[in-house]
Amino acid sequence: MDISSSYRPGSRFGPDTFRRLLQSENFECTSETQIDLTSYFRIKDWGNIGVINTDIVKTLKRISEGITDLISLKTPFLVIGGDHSVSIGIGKAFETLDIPIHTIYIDAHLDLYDEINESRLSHACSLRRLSEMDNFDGATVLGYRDFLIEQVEYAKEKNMQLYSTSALQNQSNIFEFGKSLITGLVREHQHFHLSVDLDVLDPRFAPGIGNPVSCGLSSRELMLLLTGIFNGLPPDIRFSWDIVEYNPMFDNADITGFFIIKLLIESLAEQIQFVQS
Ligand SMILES: [Mn+2]
Repeated sequence: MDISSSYRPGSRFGPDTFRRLLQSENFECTSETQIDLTSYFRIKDWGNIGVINTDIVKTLKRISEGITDLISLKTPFLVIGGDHSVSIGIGKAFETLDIPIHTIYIDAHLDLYDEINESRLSHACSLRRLSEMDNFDGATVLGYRDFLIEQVEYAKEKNMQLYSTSALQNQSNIFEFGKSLITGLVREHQHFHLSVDLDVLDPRFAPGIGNPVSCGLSSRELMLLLTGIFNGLPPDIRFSWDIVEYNPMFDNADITGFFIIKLLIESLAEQIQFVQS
């Protein structure tokens, strides 16, 4: 869905375009670390949630109900958006089930507006809504560079840990940064939801997104950050994941779509490494 997109819609076409790329035979499922994922993983496509592209309230309810079913399977899952408000529906599902969630929020924006364009369910309000849920167990925000000062203050009041884009780019080793970050977090939290807004990338690496913000991460920097996080995430820790704001309408030559596939292959391979090491 892309009902709440504030600038340019089109992410409603993300999931089906992503499926087309998955079937493109343009890649192997082998990671750079030489893990053949096909020997380890079976991935099931649970299909699209039937969104109503004129009604965000009903759509979030449907997302929440669909995700509640997925959570009961107790297996890691990935949601492909859609604009970032889908994360509100996912958070709601965990709240309904009384499962505390620490959110790792990777985004060029803080998404902490209380309200924008007379909507409290805009994609620019996603982290704000998550932070108000009963099951909110803190958030770690990575890669922001477009924000209001008052949003930074709100985040600090809520004890969120904030790392700007430049804070990440100044790390001498982004992989090790991600790994030590999650190693610290798993000591204090039990359940994680990783929310990746692709606009954290520089627009030249991800033209196919809704709200481009210049001077972002390179695709390799984001890949290193996530592989570091997955490398340090024990397999018995419960986690779920969304990748949002993928907008094929603006994606030159499927650059952004194929990045998602690369990101998944390298990230999932790190979970295997963890089991083997
Ligand atoms: Mn964003």
